[in-house]
Amino acid sequence: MEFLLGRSLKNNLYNLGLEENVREVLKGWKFNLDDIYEIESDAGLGNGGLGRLAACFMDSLATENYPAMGFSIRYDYGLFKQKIVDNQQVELPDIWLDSGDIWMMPRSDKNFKIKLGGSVSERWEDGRLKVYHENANIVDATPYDVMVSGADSEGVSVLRLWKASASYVFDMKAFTQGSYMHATRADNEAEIISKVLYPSDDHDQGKQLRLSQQYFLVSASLQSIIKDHLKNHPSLRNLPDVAAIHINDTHPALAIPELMRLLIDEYGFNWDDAWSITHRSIAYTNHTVMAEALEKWNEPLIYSLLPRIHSLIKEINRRFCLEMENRGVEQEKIDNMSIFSRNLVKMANLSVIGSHSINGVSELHSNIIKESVFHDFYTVYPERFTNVTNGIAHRRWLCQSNPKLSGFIGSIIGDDYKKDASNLEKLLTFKNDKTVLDELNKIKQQNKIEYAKYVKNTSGFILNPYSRIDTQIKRLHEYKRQLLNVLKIIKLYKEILDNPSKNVTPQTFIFGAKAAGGYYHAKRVISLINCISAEIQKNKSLKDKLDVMFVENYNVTKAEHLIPASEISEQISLAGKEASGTSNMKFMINGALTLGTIDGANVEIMESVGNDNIFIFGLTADEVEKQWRSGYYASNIFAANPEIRDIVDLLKTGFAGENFTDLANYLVLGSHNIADPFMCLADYNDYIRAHNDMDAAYKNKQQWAQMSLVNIAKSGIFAADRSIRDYANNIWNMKRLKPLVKKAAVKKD
Ligand code: NBG
Repeated sequence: MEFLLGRSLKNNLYNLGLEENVREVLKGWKFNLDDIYEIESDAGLGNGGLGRLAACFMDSLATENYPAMGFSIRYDYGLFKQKIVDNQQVELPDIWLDSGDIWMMPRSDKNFKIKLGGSVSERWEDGRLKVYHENANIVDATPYDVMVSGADSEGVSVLRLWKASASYVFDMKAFTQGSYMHATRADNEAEIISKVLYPSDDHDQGKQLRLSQQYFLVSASLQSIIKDHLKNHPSLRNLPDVAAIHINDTHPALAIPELMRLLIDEYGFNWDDAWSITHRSIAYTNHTVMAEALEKWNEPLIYSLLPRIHSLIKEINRRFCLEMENRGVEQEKIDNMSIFSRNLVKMANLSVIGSHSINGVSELHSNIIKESVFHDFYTVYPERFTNVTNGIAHRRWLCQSNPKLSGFIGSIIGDDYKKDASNLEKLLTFKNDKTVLDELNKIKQQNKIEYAKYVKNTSGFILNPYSRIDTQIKRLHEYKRQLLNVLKIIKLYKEILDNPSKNVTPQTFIFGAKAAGGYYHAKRVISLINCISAEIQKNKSLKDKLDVMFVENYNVTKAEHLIPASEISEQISLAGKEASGTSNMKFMINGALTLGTIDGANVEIMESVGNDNIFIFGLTADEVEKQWRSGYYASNIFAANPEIRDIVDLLKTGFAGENFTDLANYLVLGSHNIADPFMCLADYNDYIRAHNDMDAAYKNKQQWAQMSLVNIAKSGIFAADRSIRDYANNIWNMKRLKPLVKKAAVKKD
């Protein structure tokens, strides 16, 4: 459902090896390529990490020569544009098609029809039971293809984005008789499906339009896959041998019953054969354990919008439960695994039941899904569960966005790392080389200066490029705990106000985050950050020591500018809650050090760099579980800690004329006597300890550069190329295509 592409021009020029040539040519015309890059709108067809991961994978698939297609919706409006007005988030439409559409190729020759609503009946015909779906609204799906180039490869990934329109003949009679609204009603009803991306991640909204989008996407995509398959094969029987269909979280889970529908109703397969084909074709990645994000649909909604799909899910579930009974599984467990539960249809259970492989996105997360959310399934089908740790498109996030660092790395270890990031390990040879370490520090400083200029030009904010840049960029969510970061900032703020001559390392805390429009708490945290920032701007001597900047409308492009300039990467989610995180990997490869909890991919980062090259704090996932079960009493922590009491008092007094008593209460008292479920106060002391350790380490420039070098050197395993090889080898059973043009025959010039 989501591909958060960002911009494409730079990526395509880079991958084609044309950037320098184009730069040269443009010079003759007095154009600067970097200015031209800035004109392109971000394709924001995703919310956060999940959508960006899919975009990174498209790049790696092309680069590694795996033939692949991504499917999503051609949303007219991507993720909303965020404006900060009076320190609060306001959501505006994201008009990206003004320049984004140049990458899309409409393929109106490849339209498919999608049926929504209506009723289903079965009739015996020619000795067979046939299914009729009547009185449905028919929507046309038209593909718009985006080509995603690979680096130094012949591979091209195709991202097929479906646009919805009404499938009917315009009612000219009604129009000429003056019924304009009536004549255009079907248009509006159909077009709304591809109008806008739902702006929520890690949260399930359960709206009818969202369900229509999900079905529209899977039905069009599967029809396209089947049509392509039948061009080269006489039947669909061998589909699982030559194709793999991967569902990115549960959003496309309807692919399971929809493939069954197509096989049975359209291609005449019996149930068992259809199930075998479906099950062997589809694999599922789970991206979250947060209960509120696990999609559940009201059964009556599915029944009325997708009557045939509803009956197929019922049958899938009936057969599954029967199989479990036959295996002697206890009833309680069967109820737990059932797709239906009290009028609700659980999409995660459907996904597990219909897939031959289920994976999490980091070691820790994959273990947690086996032990908790999908534990009962795991006891029945242990062989289906696996892990694929996430990865990032390192060419975009290092080579393209940090040319100074990337060039320097190339000059000392060669450019092999661009195609095989494991070569970054060669940097370790330079761990004690003073000139290399000095150069790393110099490059970071230059990036900070450049970033400060960029910020001034784009937002007017004055950022001190000689302060330490400490960054937390990600969607705003309670479990990610931007609020814990703010508590630390308030503590530092108070210390400086109480003792203005205090000698501190100047630091700037940068936040970038969008909050889902209806997420009150998240929006309040955005206000709090902006209010503190506003307060600091009024006090020059404070600003020189401690500054806070909020990046308005944080998106892929803004991340590309900011990450190369950052020195600290805040990854402070409550342990057990962040499935992986991927910005942690982007920071690491750019030489920033992680200040983080033992959560998601932080665990693997810690294992690869060693405890000396990361700042880790907080409860472990097991400790969190234990403490939560035995009772989390935030008010006791509050009562025992005068520092926390001071911070809470300051929240109540407020910043820039606004009080944050609601957030203070949330932390300590909560609602119905349950305080902050993400336990900020429980980790507070250890967070401050880790921050102090980091502060002390930063004073030794040489040692800092060394730690930074180790992080860059060890980041190779977090390349998306490696994740894609894992998927190809362990889940999709897919081979690379051989290049058509022999490398040697291509002349450099
Ligand atoms: C997100 C997780 C992140 C993870 C990305 C990509 C959802 C539902 N999940 O931790 O919160 O890095 O997926 O796997 O958006």
